[in-house]
Amino acid sequence: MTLMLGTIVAAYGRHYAVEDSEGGVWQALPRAKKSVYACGDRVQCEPVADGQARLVACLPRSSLLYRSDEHRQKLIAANATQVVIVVAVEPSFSLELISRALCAAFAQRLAALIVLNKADLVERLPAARALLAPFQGAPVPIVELSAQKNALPLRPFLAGHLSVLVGQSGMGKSTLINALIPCAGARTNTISSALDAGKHTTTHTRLYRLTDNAAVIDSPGLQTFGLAHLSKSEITAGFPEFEPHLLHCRFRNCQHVEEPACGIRAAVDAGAIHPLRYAHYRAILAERQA
Ligand SMILES: Nc1nc2c(ncn2[C@@H]2O[C@H](COP(=O)(O)OP(=O)(O)OP(=O)(O)O)[C@@H](O)[C@H]2O)c(=O)[nH]1
Ligand SMILES: [Mg+2]
Ligand SMILES: [Zn+2]
Repeated sequence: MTLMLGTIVAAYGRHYAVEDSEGGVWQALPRAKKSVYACGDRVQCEPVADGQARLVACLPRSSLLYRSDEHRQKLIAANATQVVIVVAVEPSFSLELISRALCAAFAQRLAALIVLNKADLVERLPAARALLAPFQGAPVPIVELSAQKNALPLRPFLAGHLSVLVGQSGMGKSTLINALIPCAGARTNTISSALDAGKHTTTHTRLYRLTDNAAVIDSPGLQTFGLAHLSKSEITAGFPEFEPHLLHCRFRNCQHVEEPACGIRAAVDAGAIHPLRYAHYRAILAERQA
């Protein structure tokens, strides 16, 4: 049996596209019913027919970005080195979802940045920019751009990274992919502004290669980002701006909820930590304890 090595470049639920070392693309199914792979996984597979292969094994991952709910884990991408959280001037977006994506990224020790897209909608840009104020205290770059007019401000952040774009539907992730990689042909769609909500256009996760040793993964829009799998310290790692205040907590195992002499709550009261970020922390922690 000849095995080949490849990379999963697209994940369509139960089946996958695998790119081999010569750039050939194979349709691949897992061998065992239960095995789960993610876009970005390095895999061993066995050719079974022309252009078709069976996934045999998954090589060790350097990272795994995923979300979870009480029933199961939902894999987003494997081996990514950076998470790009895409929000837009419109439709409206969830700030808590940004905090959640940051937690998932930092728990896997990934770099992270926020893109504020659709900066060409200049009238509503200041309001959207103001909404992101809670993240100015978190050491996360915020890159403003218009995927439709000029995606270049993002390029320097992508070099050398396997980045994964995450965010709600309609924020312009696929438009950004198309702007970065003109021949990508990722499907995009008009949003229903009457509902102020995006339609889900991207239905599967796909990896696109860029020059300068970079690649970008486009993922379907998400509405929720469950983090029930994170430990308490992983949750705290999602809030890097808490770090300098932790040593003022009286108790080493302080959860920063009801304990007396808590450095984090003191910092919130003093205006050094944004109250919304603290609220997101509480929400994520509560989900873990539920
Ligand atoms: N004005 C403006 N519209 C944009 C920009 N980028 C994307 N759009 C529009 O926003 C809508 C949604 O874009 P998509 O790229 O499909 O959004 P998405 O984030 O990939 O959505 P899902 O695949 O559903 O998660 C489309 O109508 C785009 O044309 C931009 O920079 N400016
Ligand atoms: Mg899309
Ligand atoms: Zn505390």
